[in-house]
Amino acid sequence: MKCKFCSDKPVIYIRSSNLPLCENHFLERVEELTKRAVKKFKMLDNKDRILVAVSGGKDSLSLLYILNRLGYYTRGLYINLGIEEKGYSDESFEYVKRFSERFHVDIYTYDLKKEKGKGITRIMKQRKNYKACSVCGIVKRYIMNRFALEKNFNVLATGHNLDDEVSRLFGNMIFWQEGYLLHQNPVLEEDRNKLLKKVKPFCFISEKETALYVYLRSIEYVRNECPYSIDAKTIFYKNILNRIEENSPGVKVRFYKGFLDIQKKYFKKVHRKYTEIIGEEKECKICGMLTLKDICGFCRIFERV
Ligand code: Q46
Ligand code: ZN
Ligand code: ZN
Repeated sequence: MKCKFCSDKPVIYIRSSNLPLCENHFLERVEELTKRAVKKFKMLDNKDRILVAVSGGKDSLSLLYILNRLGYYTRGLYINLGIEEKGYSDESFEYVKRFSERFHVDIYTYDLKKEKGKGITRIMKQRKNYKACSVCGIVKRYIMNRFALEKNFNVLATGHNLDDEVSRLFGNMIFWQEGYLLHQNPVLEEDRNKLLKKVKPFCFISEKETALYVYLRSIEYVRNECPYSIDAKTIFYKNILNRIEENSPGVKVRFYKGFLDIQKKYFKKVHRKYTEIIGEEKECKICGMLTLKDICGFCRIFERV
């Protein structure tokens, strides 16, 4: 078999598009799909100051790499969450440092233990009824947003890929999480100078493709999974969706694009309804960031623990 576009040997066969691709054409495709998503959803322009949230994993590091390569003003932010089990946070940080040195990309670090006195592991020991990923999600979203605002960035980019987006959509749909469904989009616009614009330029790129991309670019990344991810429902959903994809190649991307089309069709109505469902956000009484309650999730975690 030959690459669809040249006579080189393929490194991947993309079944959904009947596309055997050589190394160069595959790398080009990933960068092209990133550009296409950026353009289609008006995610970024050349004047933007973009902060990319990096975890040390393959998706976020390859996103930072590609956005830099495409010429955008980008910096990384690594949040050391203080996940001590199996030395997970420390190990992830090593890969982030290596990436920064090797590719000469500036990456900021925020250390949760140093800044707030405790990390995820300690919070979880003290609060057995909390779910680690819920706490972690609140903490990450809050710090990314606040840090970016303070450093004058105007866009936050995350490495969520097609599989992340589709599994989230699937989870939200089977439980009809209306509020979450109306809010799920590869671009969330800026809100009242308090919530930055958030974008997901890898929303059409599968996990398998980002894995091959980092391999071919020799980008080293943390391979161990977060010790708390074993409980994550998303892994279970991803496995189910992969089995469906095996039988019907291309179903994941069609499912996701179909959802976005419907959402767009009803966006105005949906947006109003969304506010009606969850209410209007107001300023947190402690930190002043936007929240539905009097005190935001982040302040509640660190107030009560
Ligand atoms: S880091 Fe945090 Fe993830 Fe670990 S605790 Fe859950 S959310 S699994 S991407
Ligand atoms: Zn080729
Ligand atoms: Zn607050």
